[in-house]
Order: sequence, then C-alpha cells, then structure tokens
Amino acid sequence: MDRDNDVFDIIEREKERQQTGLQLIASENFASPAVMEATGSVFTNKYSEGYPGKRYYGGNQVVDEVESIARDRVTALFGADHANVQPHSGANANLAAYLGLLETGDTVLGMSLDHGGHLTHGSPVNFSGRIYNFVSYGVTPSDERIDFDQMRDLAVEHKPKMIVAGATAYPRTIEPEPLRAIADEVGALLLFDAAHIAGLIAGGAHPNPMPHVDVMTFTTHKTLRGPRGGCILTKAEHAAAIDKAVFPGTQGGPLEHAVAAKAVAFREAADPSFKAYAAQIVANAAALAEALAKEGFRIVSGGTDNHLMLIDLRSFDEELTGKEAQLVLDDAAITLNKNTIPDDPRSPFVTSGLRIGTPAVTTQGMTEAEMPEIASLIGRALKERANPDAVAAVEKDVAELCGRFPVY
Ligand code: DSN
Repeated sequence: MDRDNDVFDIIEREKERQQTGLQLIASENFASPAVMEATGSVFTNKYSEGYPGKRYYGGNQVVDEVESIARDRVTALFGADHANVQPHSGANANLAAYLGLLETGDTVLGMSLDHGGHLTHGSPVNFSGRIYNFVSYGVTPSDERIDFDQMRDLAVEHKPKMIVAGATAYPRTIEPEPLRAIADEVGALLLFDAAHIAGLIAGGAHPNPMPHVDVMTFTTHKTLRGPRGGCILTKAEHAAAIDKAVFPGTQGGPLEHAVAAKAVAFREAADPSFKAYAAQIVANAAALAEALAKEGFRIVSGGTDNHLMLIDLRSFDEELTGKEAQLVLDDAAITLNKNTIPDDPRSPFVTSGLRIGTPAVTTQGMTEAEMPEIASLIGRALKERANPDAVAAVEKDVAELCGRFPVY
C-alpha cells in the first residue's frame, strides 16, 4: 500500500509541535529512540495472555524472554520482590492493586484530588470512589505539605484496610517512614503510587518507598522516560494476588511491545547517566520555581523538592484563571496544564493555578541556565495576553530557545 499521508503527516506535525514548543507538563517526557523502536516492534503482533512459562497460547517462547528481562530489570532497579509489568497504564495498575488486595466496600485512605492526589485515589467520579469507601487526607493550610497528623487521626478513626500514598500535583518529597508508621499503627496495607516520581526514585533523587510499602504502582512514561504504560511492584506475599488481579482480573492480552519498551527504559534508568538526569530535573525545577517567584507568581508550599511546581496565579493577577493562562500559553507554544491549588476557590475546570514540570526540558538538555528564560517567557505571555502580536513574539522566542535543544 502507498504511504498513509493522512496519518503520517499528522505524526510529523506532532513531532514538530513537540520540538518547537516548550513541553512543561509534569507527567510528560521524551522517550529515547530505543524505547520508541521497541514500542514499534513485532511484539505488537503477538497474543500472550498469562505470564512467562504459563501462557494460554503457543508461540510465546520469545515473548517470555522479553517479559522476564523487564521483570528482572525493574525488580533490581527498585529493590522489589516481584514485578508485574503488564498494566496498560497507571490507572490500570491501581485498579489491579485494589482488586488484588481489597474487597468491595473496604475503607481506604487516599490524598484528595484537589490537594494533589489522583482520580484513582478515591475520586467519586472514578471506579475507586465508587467501589471502595475512600476517606481523603490533604495538605495543611499553613505550609501546604502533607498533613501527617490528619492522616493519622483519620486512620485511627476509620481503620482503613489500605493507605494510598503518592500524588500527581505535590511538589514535595514524600518520606515513606511516617506513612509506614501510621499504616502499622492501624494494621493497614500501604500502597505508594509513584507514577510521577518513579524516575526520580530510580535516579536516587527521591527516597525509595519500596522497602517500606506493600505495593508500589507507577507509570513508565513520566520521569522514568519509558513507553506509555504501568507497572506494579510488590512484596513476595502479595505477588500471586496482584498477578491474578492484572490477568485475568482486569486485563486480557498484555501489550508485549510496550513490555519490551519498558525493559529498554528500565535499563536506561539503571545507567549512571540517569542519576545525573534525575538530579538535573530537580535542580531545574528549583531554579524555575525561583525564577517564577521573581516574576510575581506565588509558589505553592514555597518551592519544590521534585520535578514539579504548582503556581498560584492570584498573586500575579487576581483576575487570571488557570484555564485562561493555559490557553494563552498554548498560543505561545508553552504547553502546561491548569491545576487546582490547595483549597482553590475556583472549580477544577477553571482553577487558580498551573502545574509546571521539568522532566521533558531536562531530557532536551536544558539546565538551570535556561530556567529564568522560561520563567520570563511565561511571565511575558501572561502579562501581555490581550495583545496577540506580543504573544506571537513570545512564541517566536520559544521556538528559538527550543531550536537550541533539538530532541530527535
Ligand atoms: N494525567 C496524569 C498527570 O498528568 O499527572 C495523571 O494520571
């Protein structure tokens, strides 16, 4: 057949968009060519329900090898007893972990979405909030950090079967020890959703929760810089329950092309160069937060320890919402997302904040030297948002900056 210009021209335009604009969505990254080659490999043709050595269909001897390598590499990377590398996504990983370890209606403690948690941590519009009895903890109003006193009080009051830690919009280190102490006090299982920080953990830039938790779920495409997908690590005693919950519990045939790409990413993350990468992500985030504060934005919790920051737009301009800011910045080829800030008076569709992350620009090779420039481009576009020519001028400067850091 001839080339499908309709689709491949669109792919080319997306490649162009990714490389001529600033990619500041905290959960996005640029996967390596090796990861993308594995994702596009012949494993996409194969059905392999089951696990290495225990498949339902024939012809899985080679698939078994690639899934075994992925499992071995990721258990070594995080020091886990067992890995399930088949979850199609982070949400699927959490779904399977809950199915494997909980009963319908069980009480679970999770971080509220508007304080930085995730839909699968008990939101009423998600399966988690509909099937389980989630009780939410959050951050303190004073320092906007996880309120461990509140978490302990809620745990003592509600006696949850599981505590879910981890976040999608929380800029601070999450120490695993206090979580374990609270879980032990009330006899709860502890699940750490490390989707955002898996790469930081692998690179030594965030404490590794694995030795302290029963289960750790994560996605492979955020700071870890692999293919889109999920993963579950467990202590040995939960391995069988988790495997059964992934297949046949919640998924059918695994995406072995994604599993092959996960294996490639786990090797990349174990390379000494990944340590430097993880440290640079964090250094860049700190530098960007400092520069944004100088532009007049209030940084939630006063800064960041990880790959992301939340900014409160109200100190910059009381009238400016996250929704409008995201749209204006899109016009300037600065890609990020609106986000609620803790106790946001505006709805999640409007918001008073933005979430900004540095994993992708760090992969491009940007360092602390470029962060003030990025902050100034954001400030300029938002200050002059009523003037399309001024926003277009920012877009031009963004393209010039990104042109100095080609990705592919
Ligand atoms: N969509 C992811 C994020 O951006 O954090 C969470 O699922």
